[in-house]
Amino acid sequence: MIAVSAPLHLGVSCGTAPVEDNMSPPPEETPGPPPPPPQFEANITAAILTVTGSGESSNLALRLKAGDPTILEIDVGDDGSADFSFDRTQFDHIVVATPVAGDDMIRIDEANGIFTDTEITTA
Ligand SMILES: [Ca+2]
Repeated sequence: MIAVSAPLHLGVSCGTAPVEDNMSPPPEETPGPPPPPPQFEANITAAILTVTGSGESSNLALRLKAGDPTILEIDVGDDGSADFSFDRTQFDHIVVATPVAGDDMIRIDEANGIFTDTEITTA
């Protein structure tokens, strides 16, 4: 009589196990360093918030900080993560100046509040 006692380890998967992705190309195949992200600068001078772009095509979103409408956030790339934030009491006018008017998109996101009292000029 042979007693087979095979301990089967049947782990029940939750169904959301992370899938390993090995699609990354080897380093030698990459043609060069990835392009740098669009460079934007923002600063306040004489109550004017000036946003200056590098000329790379990029989207820009202006919105109020969630939960704090006194803060204006500037999201380069419109990817949901703010790159700059400013106290709205420090300016009453926004100038968005990008050297190339090409495909740049400036989106006024009022999901967290309306800030139409702030004048916005694009150049
Ligand atoms: Ca961003």
